[in-house]
Amino acid sequence: MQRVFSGIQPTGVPQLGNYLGAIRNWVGLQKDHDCVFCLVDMHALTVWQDPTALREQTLGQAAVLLAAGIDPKNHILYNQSAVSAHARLGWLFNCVVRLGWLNRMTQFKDKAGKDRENHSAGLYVYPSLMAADIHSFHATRVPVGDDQRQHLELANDIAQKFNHDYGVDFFPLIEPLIPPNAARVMSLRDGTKKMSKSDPSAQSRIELTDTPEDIALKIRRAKTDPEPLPSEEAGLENRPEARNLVSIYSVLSNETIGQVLETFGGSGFGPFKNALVELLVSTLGPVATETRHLLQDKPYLQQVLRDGAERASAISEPIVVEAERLVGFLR
Ligand code: AQP
Repeated sequence: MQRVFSGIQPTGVPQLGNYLGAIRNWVGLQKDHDCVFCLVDMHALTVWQDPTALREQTLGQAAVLLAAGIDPKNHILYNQSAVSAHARLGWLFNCVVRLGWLNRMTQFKDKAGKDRENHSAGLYVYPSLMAADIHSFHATRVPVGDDQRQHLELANDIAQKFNHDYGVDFFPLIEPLIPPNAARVMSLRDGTKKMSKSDPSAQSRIELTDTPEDIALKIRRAKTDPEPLPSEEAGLENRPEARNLVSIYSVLSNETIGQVLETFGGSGFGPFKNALVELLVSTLGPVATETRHLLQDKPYLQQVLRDGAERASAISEPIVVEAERLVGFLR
């Protein structure tokens, strides 16, 4: 059975983009893969986090993932900092990755913006830690949203260079699993920016714990333009907000964009937004209810993560010990 690895940063409550781009696929992959899912708190730290909030968000995210259908008995769910393999292989990979490769990473440019000098070195080497996350488990399939495509290409480049530098065939190639639709859900306030859990505006995203009232309000307020919806997909060109809402509807309803526009094209956004709210509430409502229920039992959530970390260490430890031996570390 192929091994899947994927992670999510405990930087807030998971949002609709995390769900459609990643979490929903994670749940499906559990059927026929051996899955390792990680709350990547070390990645979260690349941008300052309030320590109390980070702990709370880590537990909160575990609750959301379990509520969404992650099975912690047959698969593994844990938080990254509890397994030392990540930091150790991350360092080896920092010594393999080239500065020129990191300079090309668009996520760093997006997150650092013009104020590059004032960002942490951790944010800069984030992609080599991400490569270490995956390769510590010899995982071969990685389900992510489209924004992570470039990082996965780099993870393969790093592994190949390691193999080449040490004359081994130790790290396997990884295959990104990027959903064909909704691979990039955009902000509800700006259709050219991706939806993010740490966007300062809570109105820009649907969170997986939102109540039906929150969802209705956010969708009603979602930015659109004054034109009616087009009847054909070509009419969505240069209308990023309209395209985003229609594509969210299309993914949730399992209809093509053409089919959605056949139903709603020609009219204003009102009836379409009402139907979108209904779809979102019926998909996310059960996840929110179960999350609230799980959050009442924090010792259970902590136990799930501890147990996951133990099993994650059992897999990753021999792989990282071998990588350390290959580079010449004395034991
Ligand atoms: N808008 C999105 N559309 C589709 N997929 C998305 N993902 C994130 N945003 C979208 C996917 O969710 C997984 C987990 O993401 P992450 O938490 O590790 O980091 P991120 O991509 O930086 O997500 P956020 O929400 O934007 O977090 P912050 O605000 O903390 O930076 C990944 O597979 C990602 O592709």
